[in-house]
Amino acid sequence: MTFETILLDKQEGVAFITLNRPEALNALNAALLSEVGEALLSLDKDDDVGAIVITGSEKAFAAGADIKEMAEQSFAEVLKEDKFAAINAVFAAIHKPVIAAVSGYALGGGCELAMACDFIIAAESAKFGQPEIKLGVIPGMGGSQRLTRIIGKSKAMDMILTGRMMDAAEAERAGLVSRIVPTEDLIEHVTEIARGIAHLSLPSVILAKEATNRALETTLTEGLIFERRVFHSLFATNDQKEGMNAFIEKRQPQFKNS
Ligand code: CO8
Repeated sequence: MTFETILLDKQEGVAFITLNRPEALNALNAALLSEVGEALLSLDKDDDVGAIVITGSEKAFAAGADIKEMAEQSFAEVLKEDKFAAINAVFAAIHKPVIAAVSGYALGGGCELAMACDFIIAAESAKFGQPEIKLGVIPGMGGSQRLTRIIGKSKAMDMILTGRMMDAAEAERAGLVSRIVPTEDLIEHVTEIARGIAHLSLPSVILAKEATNRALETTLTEGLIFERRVFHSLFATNDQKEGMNAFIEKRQPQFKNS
């Protein structure tokens, strides 16, 4: 695969998608979103990959959808294209964990892209925001929905109606990011986290992601039943036997993803 707007790298079970439009602070144009989607779908099928990281540059994860590309589009055009539907559908189809490693600006579509990932590790320099209201529009790739579910109505309204930015510390307090690390060590930390996940049993990782996501989609009663059935089903895997026996025998498990 060759890409124009992203870089793709694989190391020891971890794939890195690096957004690479430095001249536009990684603004998400159609080409970039399509390449991110194509890379994600291909990595999800790649047996050498157990976890995927999406990152940007030190200055910007992504400064939003590409305003220059959108500025002159009409209502009829964005409606017919169903702008940003395709990338949301890709994220919904990815089984493996996707981690956002955010340094610098994650604004508008950039914040939404990070939230579409399974969790966000932030550099101390990270700044999150949904500034679309200042452009005469609203979030279009999940901001009003995902941000509200993650940080609650009051803070989400504050962010979406004022368009202000949140720094990494506030984002961690609000539950938007799972951890903050020193900016210069972001990739090292995220690599270690992703590698740890990639060494686990893939069937349990896939089902853990699915069960956790189910919490946002269903009632508690249904969610608890779903979780229990998934837990029960993992007793059909060789990796459950290996994982539990390795604990009892005081050794590291050797998972075979089966
Ligand atoms: N789109 C296009 N180009 C951009 C964008 C963007 N979102 N952000 C920055 N750039 C370009 C600038 O135009 C500039 O290019 P040039 O040198 O040719 O003028 C270059 O990147 C560098 O930017 P700045 O000179 O502005 O850099 P500063 O360090 O002064 O400022 C900021 C950095 C604060 C991040 C500033 O660039 C900014 O405010 N950017 C726009 C942020 C924004 O409003 N984002 C929301 C966009 S709308 C949106 O995301 C809708 C979401 C719908 C779903 C999206 C799904 C993908």
